[in-house]
Amino acid sequence: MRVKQVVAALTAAMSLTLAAPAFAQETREFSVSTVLSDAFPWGQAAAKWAELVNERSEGRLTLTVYPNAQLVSGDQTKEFSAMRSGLIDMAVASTINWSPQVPELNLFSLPFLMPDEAAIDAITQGSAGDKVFAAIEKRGVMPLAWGENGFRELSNSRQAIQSPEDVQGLKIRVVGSPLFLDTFNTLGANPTQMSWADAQPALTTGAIDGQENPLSVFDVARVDQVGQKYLTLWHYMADPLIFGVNQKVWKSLSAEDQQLLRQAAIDAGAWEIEKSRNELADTLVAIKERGVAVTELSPEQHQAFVEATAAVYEKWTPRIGAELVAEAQAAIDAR
Ligand code: X2X
Repeated sequence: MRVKQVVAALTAAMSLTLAAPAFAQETREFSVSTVLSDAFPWGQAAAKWAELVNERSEGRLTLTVYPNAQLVSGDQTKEFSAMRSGLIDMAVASTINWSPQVPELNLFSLPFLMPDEAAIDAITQGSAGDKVFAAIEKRGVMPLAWGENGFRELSNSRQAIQSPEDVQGLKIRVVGSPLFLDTFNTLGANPTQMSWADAQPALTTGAIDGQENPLSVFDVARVDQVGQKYLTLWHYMADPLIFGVNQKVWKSLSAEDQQLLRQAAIDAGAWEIEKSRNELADTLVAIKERGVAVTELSPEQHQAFVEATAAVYEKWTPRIGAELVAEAQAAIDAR
């Protein structure tokens, strides 16, 4: 009698366990690669994604963020390949760092294509953005949503830059695609490619004179404290962030979990874009208060940079895809 009761109780407990979805669905953990930590808007975007996914899956899905490109030993331009091969499950990545493998992403690096934030949105939220996502997917990574690193401004340790002539001869650190070498060579600078991990010591020792990064990066990384005393707001390009997932991981997920992951990425991206744009004005004040000489260009001075880099625009348009560039330009004109 007793034994029978125990068996019955156990059977009931087991069927309960099997019937409860929280037990039936497995818990999974995924790696998320970023270049910058959660001290920066970029890392905060990844943290927000992880938080939303954890909350909405009631703890079933865990995203563990690995900042500083540590999953590729700091070599940020290898991130896309590592994702494609499955070494990395997910990433919140800059278009710049993936552009060596996805040429279409050079669109955002075309000098002076996007004059303002509305122009970025016109691309990412429209048909040109859909084409860019299709290009990423075709190369083996599932893109889910956009975020923002920001407009990249030019700093250096030597002099205020107001004209293309002022850039001549400066040793400028650049990252990513050869497009950046073309841009800075065209301006008569001496560009050198290196990772963000290598850039910071190179700035400290004076091995390089300058760099370009969004205001948030300049501020949080205290780039002025390694001698970068001059900052020119030239807005020559902005790098969006892309939330992406390895294809195999993506296909292994149920349709519900795919939707959960995508919506969480969209929400985290929108949250981060708004937050980083809202912080820009205060960030600029903080940078000025630390004694950085900030140069704002007059429309004529700005135009001189546009004209000086026009050849880069022409050279890279066919590599990116003339149709895609035209579609982006039309979206910007109609914004
Ligand atoms: O390396 C950079 O400059 C950074 C952090 O902005 C990127 O990863 C593109």
